[in-house]
Amino acid sequence: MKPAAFDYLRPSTLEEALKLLDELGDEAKVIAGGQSLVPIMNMRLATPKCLIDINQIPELRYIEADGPILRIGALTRQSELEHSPVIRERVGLMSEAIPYIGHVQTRNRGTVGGSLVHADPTAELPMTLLTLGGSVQISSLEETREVKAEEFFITYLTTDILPNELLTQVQIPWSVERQGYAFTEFSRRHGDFALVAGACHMVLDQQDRIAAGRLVLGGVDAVPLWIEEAFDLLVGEKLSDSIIARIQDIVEERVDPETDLHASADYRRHLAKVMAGDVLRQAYTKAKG
Ligand SMILES: Cc1cc2nc3c(=O)[nH]c(=O)nc-3n(C[C@@H](O)[C@H](O)[C@H](O)COP(=O)(O)OP(=O)(O)OC[C@H]3O[C@@H](n4cnc5c(N)ncnc54)[C@H](O)[C@@H]3O)c2cc1C
Repeated sequence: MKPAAFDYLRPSTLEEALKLLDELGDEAKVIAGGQSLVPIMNMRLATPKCLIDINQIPELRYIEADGPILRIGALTRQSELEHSPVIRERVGLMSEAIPYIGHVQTRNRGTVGGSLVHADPTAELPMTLLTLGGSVQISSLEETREVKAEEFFITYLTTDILPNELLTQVQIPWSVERQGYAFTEFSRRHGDFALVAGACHMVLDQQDRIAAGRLVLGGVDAVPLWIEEAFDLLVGEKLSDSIIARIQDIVEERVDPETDLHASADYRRHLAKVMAGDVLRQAYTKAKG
């Protein structure tokens, strides 16, 4: 299918892009990698009057590793993150998750900002950002604001971003000692969105007790689901089968998956429990070193 007719604008600075968004508001859509927007437009589920292409704004494409916060420009391609030694060394969860996104071709075009704003509840980058306690920077002509991942994802394909705003930067705290992480997902075919996915990041103290961390599940609710109660139980403890079993009971209660063509709600709930246990065990083993 073909999209409805649209005007096409290609600003070359951030300021120019923000001015266009301010003028055009609801009538315009930003296009980054086009890997989600173009299919949606082709199916005429979106019919923007104008596309604002941000691909000619080099100031939005970078990985900056200075200081305690890793900063990633919104236009950075997923494949650049996948192959970045800095990301592999310091934010291993992201390197582990990205190969699950679609295919090489989609990752070469797809951007970090596009994936976060598209906000599919099984998408790997939203899950990763939430698990790592990251945030996004959002700019309009008037202001720049920072939104934590747990506040950014509102519901299915909906985020806290207004039509006159652009997601400009992703921020991730890093550089902690004795950290472990794990990402896993189950999908029907390689490259498909996950039926269910699990992610965990944890930090240990010198006695192998858990000091902090997050457990997040995808595909079981309208947004990536942070199981906050898991680390309420884990902090100060060593990981054991009995704690994992208690967390799996919590997961069973908390998840609210849907039945669709691909899997039943019960099957998704079962996968969520298994994956929660798997990523906790793997992250703990990695953190112990
Ligand atoms: C065959 C195929 C398989 C896929 N499989 C997966 C998968 O397994 N997992 C997965 O997560 N994704 C998957 N995707 C989608 C994915 O590749 C994209 O990464 C992502 O969803 C969109 O990123 P993009 O840069 O292409 O954004 P676009 O498609 O250009 O934009 C997506 C949305 O974000 C908005 N937007 C983009 N950038 C900004 C910005 N900086 N500020 C404000 N708004 C912005 C757009 O207006 C649009 O609403 C798949 C895609 C294809 C075609």
